[in-house]
Amino acid sequence: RYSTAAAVEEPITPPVQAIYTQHLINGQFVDAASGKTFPTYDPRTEGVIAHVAEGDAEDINRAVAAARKAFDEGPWPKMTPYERSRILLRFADLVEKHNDELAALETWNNGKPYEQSAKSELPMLSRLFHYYAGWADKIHGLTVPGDSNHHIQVLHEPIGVAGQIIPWNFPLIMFAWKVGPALACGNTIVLKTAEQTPLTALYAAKLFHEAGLPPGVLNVISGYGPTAGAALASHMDVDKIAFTGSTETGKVVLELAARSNLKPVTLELGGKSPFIVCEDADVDKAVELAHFALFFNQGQCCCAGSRTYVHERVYDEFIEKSKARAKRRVVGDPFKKGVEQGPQIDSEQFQKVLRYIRSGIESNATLECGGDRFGSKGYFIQPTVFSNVQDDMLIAKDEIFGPVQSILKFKNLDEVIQRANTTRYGLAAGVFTKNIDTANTLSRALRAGTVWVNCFDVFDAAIPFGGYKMSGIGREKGIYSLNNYLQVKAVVTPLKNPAW
Ligand code: TXE
Repeated sequence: RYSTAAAVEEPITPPVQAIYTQHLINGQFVDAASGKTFPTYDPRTEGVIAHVAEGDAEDINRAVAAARKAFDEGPWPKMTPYERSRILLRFADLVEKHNDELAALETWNNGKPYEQSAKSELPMLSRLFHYYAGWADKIHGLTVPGDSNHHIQVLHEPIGVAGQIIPWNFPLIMFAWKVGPALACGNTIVLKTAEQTPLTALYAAKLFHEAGLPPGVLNVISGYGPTAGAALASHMDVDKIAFTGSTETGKVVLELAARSNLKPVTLELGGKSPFIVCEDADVDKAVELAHFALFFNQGQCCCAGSRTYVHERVYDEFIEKSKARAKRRVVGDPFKKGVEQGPQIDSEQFQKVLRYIRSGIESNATLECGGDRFGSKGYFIQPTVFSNVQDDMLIAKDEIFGPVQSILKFKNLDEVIQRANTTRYGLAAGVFTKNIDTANTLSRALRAGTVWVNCFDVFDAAIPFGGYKMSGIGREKGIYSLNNYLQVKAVVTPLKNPAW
């Protein structure tokens, strides 16, 4: 079934151009201070899309200075919350207007199916900004009673200049999760995109300026982690850093923040989420959901259901059907209608996934289907299913971040709870059962930031998202994200006439 020719013989020409390739600093597109650029690729063809300004410490300095000035001198933090809300809403409207260009650019640079970009992720982007626009004028402090005769106010103020470092698997959604709450609270931002996917954040930030965002409030720098990213995390004039990426790099960011100015850090890191199929499950539905939980976005999701635990009573049927489903998965040009799976993001991730597949084979897991690249060009990988996976195998412990499903067998609930929790991660979990008691037991026992019961990857703007254990620190989205971007100030004043 798998072709040996190029996976995409004649790539569909994306209906968009990569126009914005410079840094966006203080409302202007500018070259890197060094004049350097780096190529950004089309993962379908391995060809270059464009050359993009390559940021380093000097560009970060310039961007932080612009953000600092915009914060200290305003007008952004001093605008009325309603004015800020209006700008967020205007941006959300512009996203809707430019839906198809943004979606095409996202797919071109990332490789995800165009239908997913255009019909799911772009609407989610504008929805998220509507949500945070709604918060902008509802953020307020408290007055509290004290033991003595004082008037005590608790003010909620913006934290200042926020540094934000995002990954490549959902470039625009990650932009939204970071930028939405930070702007709603009145902060200014320096955002560093992932080196693999610099294009859509620049386009979106341009739209933000069209929506009326003052210069310097949102600055976007393209560049690599150890140079631009590290300069941002260790900058003395950055008041907060938010990061999404690998656990390994998350530790580096935390250390850089600690060694510089102790800026508070939020981290959204890797995962190895269990997806538990109970004995009462409707097997066909469970197979489809487990397939989606793992293979969605080429398997490049931090919360991917990458340990599929199946009760022994339904295990054999589940394996056969999962294998058949994976074989039916449509791989190809992500711009083509009906394609479910595009290429992995880059050569590094592609090689990493293939190494894990080899490790699965060598550790004697049963390779049910897939197991190799798809085609001979582009970073495509065959949808791969392993059964007979044991907890101590590398493919059951490490984040593979690719289209590789690992299926494990279990006998009873106590056992599966203990096994599901035996991981250094704790980002998400899936539970598939018709029994309400089983659902309640599992959702309370699993040590994970999200438990999806009979569903998976539901990402409403209002639902908090984040990890236990080494999956991160803090929560994004919902009301919880606001606290990441606020300072709390107590103001205490004596009361002249305590009797009143
Ligand atoms: O991640 P990195 P990579 C996982 C996934 C993947 C692995 C490696 O398992 O296979 O991480 O991917 C910036 N200081 N996830 O190498 O390095 C970098 O430029 C400051 C899970 O892409 O964490 C990019 O902007 N910043 C994840 C961002 O960190 C640094 C999504 C992420 O890159 C830096 C992506 C440094 N020293 C990968 N080094 C998720 N949680 O969704 C790199 N960066």
